[in-house]
Amino acid sequence: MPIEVERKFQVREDTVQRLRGLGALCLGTSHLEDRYFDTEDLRLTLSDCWLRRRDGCWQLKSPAGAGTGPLTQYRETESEAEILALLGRVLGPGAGGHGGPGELLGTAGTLGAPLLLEFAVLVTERTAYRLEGGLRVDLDRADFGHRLGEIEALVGGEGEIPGALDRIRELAAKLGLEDGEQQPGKMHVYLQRYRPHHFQKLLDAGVLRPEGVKQ
Ligand code: V4E
Repeated sequence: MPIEVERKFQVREDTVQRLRGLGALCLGTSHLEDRYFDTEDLRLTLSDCWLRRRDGCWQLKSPAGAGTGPLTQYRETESEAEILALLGRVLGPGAGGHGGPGELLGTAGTLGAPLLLEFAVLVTERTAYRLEGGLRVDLDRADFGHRLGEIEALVGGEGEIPGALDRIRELAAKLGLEDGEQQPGKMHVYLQRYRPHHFQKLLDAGVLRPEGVKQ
């Protein structure tokens, strides 16, 4: 399962100019629709697991180590077999007294008593850039108004994380970002604004931090 190492940042007036100066290749602008799901008692997000359907495709992000400051690291998969295995581990094999995680994805978004309930829909306009060293920069604007940038590296295993962190720090410096500078993610702002009860539970559990970064 690949690991996404990421640093979020506040987009500045000169960010695009700096990216061009570094030889970044613009991959274009697209729109993403993310529908996020959890159990009624929020067991997935309270375990820092983020299940979504992005433009019709299931994706799951789960923690891959602690991450520090504005840097995070999550395993991500689009394989339904891997998603079901992980849901089984987090929710238990007989989750909800039904037929196990295999039924879970099938119940998401259906009427009746689904085990997985949709808790957020985020639509993002994204302009993506590719840089040398396998780095990618996304400049996002969410439909509810939040703007942010993300520097990302996708690595094959935990041994590659330190190198990815170094490359991200180097690029951050070239983009003029301060070490301690932080920008909350789209989900952070969405939950704070539209689902304050859910947001508070994640703060209480230490999954989200008030200032929007991992400590
Ligand atoms: C992992 C996570 C969430 C899932 C969304 O991940 P993110 O990379 O923020 O969104 P997006 O749309 O840019 O996805 P991409 O296209 O890069 O795959 S929502 C919250 N988290 C956890 C989390 C956390 N606990 N702390 C911080 C600083 N960020 C994320």
